[in-house]
Amino acid sequence: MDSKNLDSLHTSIATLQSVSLSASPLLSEIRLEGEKFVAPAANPSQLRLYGHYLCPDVEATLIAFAFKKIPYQFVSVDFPTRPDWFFRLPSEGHIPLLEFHGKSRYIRDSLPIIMYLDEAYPDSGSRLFPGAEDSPLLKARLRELMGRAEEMCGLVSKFSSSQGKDKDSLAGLAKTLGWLESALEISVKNPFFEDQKKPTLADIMMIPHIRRLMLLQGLDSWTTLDVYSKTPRLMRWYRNMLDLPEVAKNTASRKWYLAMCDWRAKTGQYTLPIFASHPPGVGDEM
Ligand SMILES: N[C@@H](CCC(=O)N[C@@H](CS)C(=O)NCC(=O)O)C(=O)O
Repeated sequence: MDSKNLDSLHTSIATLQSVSLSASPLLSEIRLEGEKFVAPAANPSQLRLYGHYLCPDVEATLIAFAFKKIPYQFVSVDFPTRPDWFFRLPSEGHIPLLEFHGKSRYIRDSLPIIMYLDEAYPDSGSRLFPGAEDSPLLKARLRELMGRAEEMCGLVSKFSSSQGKDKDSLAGLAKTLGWLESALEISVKNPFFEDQKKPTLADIMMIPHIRRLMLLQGLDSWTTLDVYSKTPRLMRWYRNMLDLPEVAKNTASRKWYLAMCDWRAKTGQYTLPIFASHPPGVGDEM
């Protein structure tokens, strides 16, 4: 996004805030006091997730909620100007954070939250992690892939904050992308990691990072990775994932992710309140 586009985006912040607040049912609990988010009223009937749409780990959690078909309430927390009420919660400012029915019980971090959803609601939506009846090998491989997703998180973050110029992250990305490409070699009958018919926790933890990497390809003055010719299986997997409504509706939108990267490059700041409340989702862009 060039600076002219970013400026016009900033000038329309006020309008977009009111549009996105009224358009998304997930944001209905947020109230704004000036520019600050304030704690929403307690919610006795649903799980509540605190997060920020542009955080990849929050994104994985939102996608998992969609696959599990579990109702929840999303509270968008501005980041890093996190409000005092949020720091008073036991996550010490970290997102994602799951709160239980106003009972002052919490789980922090995407993996334990998603594992909880999968185990607590085994019959709702699809199973995200194999059960006791499945092979230890499958479970171990999925755990390894989740570790790779964490690796990707660090690499993509360095890649984006250096505008694609950091040499170590470029080398690390080439290696990890190559590993993922080989891991997909066995997905012959089915599109997902470990030849699974439906996405598992490994696919869900991975997609936010690959999505961000893909959104950063082909930008002026950024290094573009040769993903299409070097990792064709991974690109096929990426398209299959984005074709799923559970992913497409919850993944970072191109417009907002690029605007945030541009803003960070110019100001050194991570977000504006508007970035916290932008609606996620893929429109007619891929
Ligand atoms: N491993 C955690 C990482 C979550 C994470 O890194 N969250 C970031 C925002 S994207 C955070 O809350 N950082 C705390 C801070 O910077 O103070 C997960 O998967 O949920």
